[in-house]
Amino acid sequence: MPFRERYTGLINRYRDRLPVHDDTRIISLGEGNTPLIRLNNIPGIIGKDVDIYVKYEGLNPTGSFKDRGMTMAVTKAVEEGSRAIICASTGNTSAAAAAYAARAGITAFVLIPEGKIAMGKLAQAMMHGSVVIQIKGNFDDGMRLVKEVAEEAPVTIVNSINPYRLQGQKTAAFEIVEELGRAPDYHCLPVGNAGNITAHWIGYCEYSSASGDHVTEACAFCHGQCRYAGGAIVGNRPKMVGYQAAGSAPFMRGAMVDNPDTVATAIRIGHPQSWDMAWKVKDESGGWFDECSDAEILATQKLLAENEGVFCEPASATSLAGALNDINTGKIPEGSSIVCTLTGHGLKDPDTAIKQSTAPMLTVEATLDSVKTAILDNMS
Ligand code: AN7
Repeated sequence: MPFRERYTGLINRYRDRLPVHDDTRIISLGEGNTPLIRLNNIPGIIGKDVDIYVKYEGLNPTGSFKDRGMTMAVTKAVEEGSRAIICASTGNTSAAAAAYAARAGITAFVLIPEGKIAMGKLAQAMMHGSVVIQIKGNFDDGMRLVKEVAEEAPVTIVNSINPYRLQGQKTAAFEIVEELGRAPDYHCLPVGNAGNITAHWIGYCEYSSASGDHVTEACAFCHGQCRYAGGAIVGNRPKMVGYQAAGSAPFMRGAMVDNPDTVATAIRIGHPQSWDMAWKVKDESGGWFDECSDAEILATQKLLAENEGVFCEPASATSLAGALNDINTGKIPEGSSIVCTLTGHGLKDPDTAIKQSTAPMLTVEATLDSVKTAILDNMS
């Protein structure tokens, strides 16, 4: 007898709230159930009395939140008889698609922008045996091509325009409410295609409602996948705050951006696929969008790594970078509880991390004396 029930992934955990049947073959790698880490040191550093938690989605099986959506999308693709999946990706979706396709025994085709995805993500797509198609264009070009080719070839799209993706991703909100006993006051996320911010809002709305029909307009986009909602809201819901990289911020410009650019390559997206839904999420929740510079993003990635021991990729640090800006100005008031989603692991992009690292790296002779000197010279 095991001491406690084995965790077998988020579909099994939340199957009464997800579009699966009793006999559905679940394609899972044990995703979900990620740590919600309270920041112990950063509030003191910025001198503000706030409760900040980071939801460390980088600890999913392929190192990003995409696994939550991919377990659901691939499970349904297989159930519906599909033999191949396809996606455009800035890297994390392709890593997840490749892994879950390998698990299911089907083919994954991934379109990535040549030269613009982080090394760890490329390694994953290649290692899991997906067919990697580099395009001489950006994510938005890839997304357009994926939609076109899926009209003509027997492949299932597993980008977040696949409604099952958001169904899987909404479970992150369930976990947060269960762990805190309530929703936070603010939930901050990096925004690229805006699928994840929409999925979280669906999750919070479902969790906070008593029963019945859809309670959020955004939820109407679940295409009838969602079993919850309706009627009275019984729990609290957070204000949803979406942060973009300044060079890639269509929600700030109020229009699509044709040549997005940012060091946070995961969110180098100028034509968000969940554009309408994300505006609804902002309005319904009373939240907002804002932007961060690349310098702020990298500084926050480092702040978090050095002061809390949590390593996330640049795009993920955007949620905390934006939150810290808004805490500093008082837009997020003291006394608030805040959850920032750290969407992907820092190991995804070792090149950017090493390039901006300022930690001393010493090379010394292999002798006791020189090692001892190096230690004594660097004691703080
Ligand atoms: C680390 O992999 O779009 O706003 O193709 O990898 O739901 O798009 C990645 C997106 C944030 C943005 N943080 O989420 C892809 C892709 C990380 C990401 C986002 C992504 P959405």
